[in-house]
Parts: sequence; C-alpha cells; structure tokens
Amino acid sequence: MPLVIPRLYAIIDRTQAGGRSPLEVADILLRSGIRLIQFRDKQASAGEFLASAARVAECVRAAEGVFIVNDRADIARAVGADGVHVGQEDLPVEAARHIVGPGKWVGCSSHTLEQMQTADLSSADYVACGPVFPTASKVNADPVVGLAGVRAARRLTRKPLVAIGGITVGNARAVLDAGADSVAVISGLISAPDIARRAEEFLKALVNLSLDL
Ligand code: 3NM
Repeated sequence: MPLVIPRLYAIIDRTQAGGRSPLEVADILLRSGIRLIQFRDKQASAGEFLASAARVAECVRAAEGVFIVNDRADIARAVGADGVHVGQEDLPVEAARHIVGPGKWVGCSSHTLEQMQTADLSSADYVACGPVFPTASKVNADPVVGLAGVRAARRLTRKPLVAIGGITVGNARAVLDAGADSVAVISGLISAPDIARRAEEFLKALVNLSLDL
C-alpha cells in the first residue's frame, strides 16, 4: 500500500541541534505535533549512533510517531525503527530493504533527474530530491535543484516525493506547491532557539494547500 507521508519530515542531526541532545529535540518535536522523524549522525561511531538511535526510537514509539534512521539499515533494524533512509553513497535501496525487513519504509535521496528515475524504478517507498536551496547542513552537498528540480521530480515519479535542503518556514509552502508531498527540514527547524514555536510555524505554513494544484 502506498504510504501517506506527513507534510513535515523532521530530521534530527546532532550537529545542528544547538547543543541539545537528540532525545531532547525528539521530545520537543513530538510534543509539537510532528509525526515523522529521522535521526542522522554522520560523525558518531556506530556504537554511539546505535545508543542515541535507541533512545530516540523509544521516544518516537511512545508518541506513536514514525521513526526513520539515516543511512544505517543495520541500526534501523537493531532499534526497531520504522524504516531507513539511504543516500546515493549508502547501501542500495534493495539491500537496505533486505536488512530492515518487510513492512518497513525505505527512502532514497536523489540529486539529479537520472537518480530520481532510478529511485522511481526501485522499491523505495518515497523519493527525496535536493538540495532544493543552498544548505549548510550537509558536507559536500550536491548542486541545488531549485523549485524547478522539484517540479521535474514530480513529473518523474508517482511515489511520495520529499524535498530537502534549505527549507524554511518562508519557502516551505512554495516547495509543496511545486509538487513535493513533504518537506524534510534540519536547521530550519532544530537550530531554532525555540523549536516548539518553529514547529508550530511550519505546521501552520503547511496546512491549507492551494486548491488549484
Ligand atoms: N540531504 P537543512 S540536503 C541531509 O540534497 C540533506 O539530499 C540533502 O538540511 C540532499 O534543512 C541535506 O538544514 C541537508 O538545509 C538539509
């Protein structure tokens, strides 16, 4: 069954959380009404990543949210996450799916039309495209695809489309209007001094989409 993806996809990256722990951030996000949370930590050792992911997983589960682990299908499986998100340099979608097991979400990043097409043909449950706008949250980020890239991705896939990169309260609505089903946000959300207030602003900006799509 195709999944219905929430319009706001929060990504917790420890380096962007202003010194707050991943667990603390997850708790605020969930209390603010965010249902879909990914945990990403490109700097942690496997053991550290596992320990933090286990804490966040428990918190998301208690709130009946959906928890996705970035990159590490093995850790997603170990902590009983709802899925894994893989990038172009991570395990291929089918291998990640094999590891996380049946009934789990596998999302895939794409940065070019060719990669979007490949992701569309894979068993990925959703396809991400980005960076839509410049971002400082990813080391060696790919060239920006812009709103035109989101429109092009929309034409290439009927899978749920997640847009990522430089998304803010101010531009999120335009990204959905360009055809994304969901916006994935790191710094625009979790670097805010008051994450709860920022989450509220995002959720408000993402309701009541234009009817003339
Ligand atoms: N992936 P922020 S851009 C993790 O293009 C990530 O696939 C990207 O962070 C991609 O919301 C990105 O702070 C960073 O810009 C997104």
